[in-house]
Formats: sequence, structure tokens, C-alpha cells
Amino acid sequence: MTEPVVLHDRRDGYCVVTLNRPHRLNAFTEELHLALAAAIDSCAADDDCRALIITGAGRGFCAGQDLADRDPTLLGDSPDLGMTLETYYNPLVLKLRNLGKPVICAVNGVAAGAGANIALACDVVLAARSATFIQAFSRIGLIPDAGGTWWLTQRLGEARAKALALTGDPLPAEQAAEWGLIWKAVDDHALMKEAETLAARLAAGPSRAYALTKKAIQAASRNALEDQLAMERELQREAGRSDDYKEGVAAFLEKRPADYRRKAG
Ligand code: T3D
Repeated sequence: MTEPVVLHDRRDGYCVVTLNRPHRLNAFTEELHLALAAAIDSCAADDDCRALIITGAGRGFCAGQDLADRDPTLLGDSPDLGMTLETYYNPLVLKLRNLGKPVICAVNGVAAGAGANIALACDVVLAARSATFIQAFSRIGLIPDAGGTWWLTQRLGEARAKALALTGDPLPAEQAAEWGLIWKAVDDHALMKEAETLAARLAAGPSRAYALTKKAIQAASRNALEDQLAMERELQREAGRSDDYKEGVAAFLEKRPADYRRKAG
């Protein structure tokens, strides 16, 4: 029996989605794209899944596009890579950003090309200390995609963005964390435990507020301060009408932990 290219586990309150082509460092094929999109959609539709962890099987997180599917002798002289971005990578980035639940990426090993940039599209990126982030595109004559030019420039500024993209040199996880590209580097053996502890904690939190927070922070880079303040006003209006807010304030006043997973009514 062939192994599924994506593993999807339900835990108490959250899901773990594992890219599962370890012999190719979990490089993307069409099959992997379709399976990953389906796993994220299933998490989106599942009210009991309140957070998502994405990780990779084996020693790598993801080596980007599977280059065996890009053999020039198969594709001819002018492949339309814009079409692949349009069909698979761009929708995947937007699916992760628009998912109204926290997405944690547990980067277990090398993250290269679109593999690095899909990791950076997640909300909280934890990486094993041995992991590296490689904008491998320039090594094969491409430009960073899957949001790479955006994440690098937004988080690191032009100087570091350009040097990483032009050289294709590996950025070690610890330096990525020091530079603010990711949240944290952790000891390899502790990665999944730390990701699962965080997922369980977020799964127990105020899910509506998390969704609205994600939306507001993602809008900040394109908004003037006045527009961002107006957006905060509208989203806070919505948060203030939620059961989670009622529960949060009641729990504070009653000096007890809030129970955001209770069923209303
Ligand atoms: O095409 C479009 O649709 C446009 C979109 C493009 C998005 C992109 O992601 S373009 C960038 C594609 N990715 C790369 O260029 C990275 C290629 N891989 C590497 O440079 C290296 O593998 C790594 C630096 C990631 C890791 O190096 P290392 O030495 O730790 O491992 P390795 O020995 O190179 O790889 C292990 C195996 O995985 C190996 O297979 P083998 O020899 O054991 O049978 C290797 O060929 C395979 N592998 C690794 N990356 C890919 C891959 N096979 C196919 N495609 C890969 N991307």
C-alpha cells in the first residue's frame, strides 16, 4: 500500500498535518498540493479543530517544488511557472493566511524554496535548532515565490532580504529567530512537544478573538495608521459581542480560569 503524501491527525482541540514525502524532503508535487489543501480545508470546516500544526516527516520540512516534475526534457523550452503559482502556491499561501484559526509551523529540518516560504506563511513558526531556511530559487535561476519576496522584505528589510534571495545561502533557525523571521528556535527533540503544547494552549483560547487578531495584524502592513485604527474599532466591536469576551470578563471577575471551549447556552 502506498503511503499518503499528507498525514492528518486529530488531537484534542487541534490537528497535526504532516507533509509525508520524506525521500524527497517533502518536496511539492501536484498530489501533495491537493492533499495539503484538502487537509487545511478539513481543519477549516471542523469546529473541534481550533488550531493547526504543519510539519514534515523525516529529516526535512519541505524542499519546495519537486524538481523531478520540472525536468526540462519533459517540460520543453517555455514552461509556464506562473500557472503553477496561480493554481497551487498562491492559493495555498492565502488559504493559510485566511484560515480563521492559528496555524503553527513546526519546521523539523531544512525548509528550501517554496518550502521555506510556505512555512513563513504560517502564523507562528517554531523551528528545530538544526533547521535552515534556504531561498534556493536563485540556485536554479528563479525568483523567490510563495510570498518569499514579501515575508523577507516585511520582516527583515531590503538588505537581508536581497542577500538571502541572491545568495541562496542557508539561514540557520537561531539566526532566523534572532532576526525576527520566525518566532523561535528550539532543541530538535523538543520541537513537536513545544508545538503541541502551544497548539493545545491556543485551542483552549478565545478562537473568535484569535481569528480577528490574525486579520488585523495581516492588514497592518497595507494600512495607514488611521485605517488600521478604524479596522481595530470594527473588529473590537465584533469581539466585544462574542461569548468569548463575556466568558473572559466573567472569569476574571470571578477569579477563575476562562473556559472558552464550553458550549454556549
Ligand atoms: O516550478 C514551479 O512550479 C515554480 C515554483 C517553484 C517553487 C520552488 O520551490 S523552486 C525551488 C525548488 N527547490 C530547490 O531548488 C531545492 C532543491 N534541494 C536542495 O537544494 C537540497 O536538496 C536541500 C538544500 C534542500 C537539502 O540538501 P541535502 O544535502 O540535505 O539533501 P539532498 O541529498 O540534496 O536531498 C535528499 C534527497 O531529496 C535527494 O534524493 P536522492 O539523491 O536521495 O534520491 C534529493 O534529490 C531529493 N530532493 C531534495 N530536494 C528536492 C529533491 N528532489 C526533488 N525536488 C526537490 N526540490
